[in-house]
Amino acid sequence: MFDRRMFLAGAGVAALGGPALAADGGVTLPFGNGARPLVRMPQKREMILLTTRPPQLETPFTVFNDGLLTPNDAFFVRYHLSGLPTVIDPGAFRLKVGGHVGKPLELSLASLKRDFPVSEIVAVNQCSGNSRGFVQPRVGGGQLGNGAMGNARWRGVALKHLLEKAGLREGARQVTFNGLDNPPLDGIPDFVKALDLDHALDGEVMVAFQMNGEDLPFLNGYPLRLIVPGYYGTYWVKHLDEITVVDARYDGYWMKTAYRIPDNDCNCLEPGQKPDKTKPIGRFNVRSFITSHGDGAQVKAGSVAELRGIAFAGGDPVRRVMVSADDGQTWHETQLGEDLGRYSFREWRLGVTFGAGKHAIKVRAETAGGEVQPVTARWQPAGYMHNPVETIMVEAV
Ligand SMILES: Nc1nc2c(c(=O)[nH]1)N[C@H]1C(S)=C(S)[C@@H](COP(=O)(O)O)O[C@H]1N2
Ligand SMILES: [Mo]
Repeated sequence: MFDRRMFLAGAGVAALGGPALAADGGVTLPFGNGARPLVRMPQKREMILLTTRPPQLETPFTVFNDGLLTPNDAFFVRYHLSGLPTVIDPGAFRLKVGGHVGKPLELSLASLKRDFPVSEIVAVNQCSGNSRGFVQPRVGGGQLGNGAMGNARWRGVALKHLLEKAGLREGARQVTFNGLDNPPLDGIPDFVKALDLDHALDGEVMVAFQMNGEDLPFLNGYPLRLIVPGYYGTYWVKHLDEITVVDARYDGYWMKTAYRIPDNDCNCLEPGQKPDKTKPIGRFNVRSFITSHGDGAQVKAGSVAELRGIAFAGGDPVRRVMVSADDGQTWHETQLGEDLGRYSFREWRLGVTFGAGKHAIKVRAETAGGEVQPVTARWQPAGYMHNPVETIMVEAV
């Protein structure tokens, strides 16, 4: 932790709340091997590049201080397979709903928008591996900073309506979701995810065609993607064109082998251990961040600094966000901002007057159900669900 602070302390840009800007125009995330180029891909502003093939982009962290909704052109991008669709004709596109149903459907985009009730929900999409680069001891996988998350207003049709129209047959048990992207080589499993039937029918899981009032950007799943409020991004299948009802538990690679967490109370292990029992990853745990100030920021001694940030959880509403300006000795309740629903980012604010010198600021969110962020990060081999209390250093001068 201390190393990480020192690393940024010298970088002026860190004071703006982002990672250090490298001399070549890239950024350096505050962990070992954190140097990343900034790139522009179609429909995106400058984003932090993790990989080009498949495209994986992180949102520059300062974006989260601009507003509660993450702009489409700054929304993170994650793919597993490099076989992306190169042409999608919105007129010819069909969404298939089939499998263990009475009447399989093949829906055009026009029919989806016209023939079913349309609804909206504000929800955070977060990758399971968000913040993996901070995990100690380090683990394999995409070494992400805190930018593999975003909050958007999604517009679409509740999955329930599509399943009801297709008519479930007796014995239906799960629903699987497949998109237009494909493995680049034989032997690599296609990206297919599954939800239990009752979850699929909950009225919240949505097939979305819009994000923040516009068509989905290509890299976020044009023309349709699944929205699974409160659940990790892995279920939010992009370029969704096949919904299949199955009468057994779906056992494809991306459910049975990947995206699994230790099946215990903390979903965690002693570092270096392997779990003896796992289950598919599910809902987000609770998180909060300071967005107004970055690590190493300077504030004015003796006058009020307006601290501000975001908090969110997996459906259990954020009840309060506490901030400590003295390295965790005393905590103050912050003022929460507009409530956009229990799946959205929630803003928090607190005015703090600092005496001259360096101060460790910590932020900790708590849900209505009593879940709080751990002070020390929990560990698991895949580096998922990282959510400790965040700390930044500011210097009052
Ligand atoms: N078709 C498809 N959908 C996908 C994926 C993928 O590889 N292919 N990755 C999933 C994962 S792991 C995440 S975190 C989210 C990321 O959504 P985004 O790229 O819109 O930010 O997409 C999900 N949907
Ligand atoms: Mo992910």
